[in-house]
Amino acid sequence: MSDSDIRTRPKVLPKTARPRLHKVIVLNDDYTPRDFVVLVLKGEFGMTETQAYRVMITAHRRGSCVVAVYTKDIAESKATRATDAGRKHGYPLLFTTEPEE
Ligand code: TYC
Repeated sequence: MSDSDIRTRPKVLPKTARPRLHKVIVLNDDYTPRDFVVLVLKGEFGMTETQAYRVMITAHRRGSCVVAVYTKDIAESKATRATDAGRKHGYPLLFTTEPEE
């Protein structure tokens, strides 16, 4: 049996760190119509009407609401696409991202 034999290796497995998740957050504003916010939440984040309405009304009342969590790249591209959808229609609707604790 040589040193490189599988049975002589130390039985220590490397720890694989799970990627940190990032929150997508929608911010309230005074101009974007409520229905449009609901439409974007359904279209970009796969929410039902009820889920999207709840997120929209929470952002409307409290100033912001967490929409979903994803890996960094996905969170950033979804936030960009959702923000761009508003901009395309002349609305200031803004989606941001931040790392989860
Ligand atoms: N406050 C907006 C209005 O009264 C609606 C709105 C809700 C806009 C949530 C953005 O993230 C938002 N028309």
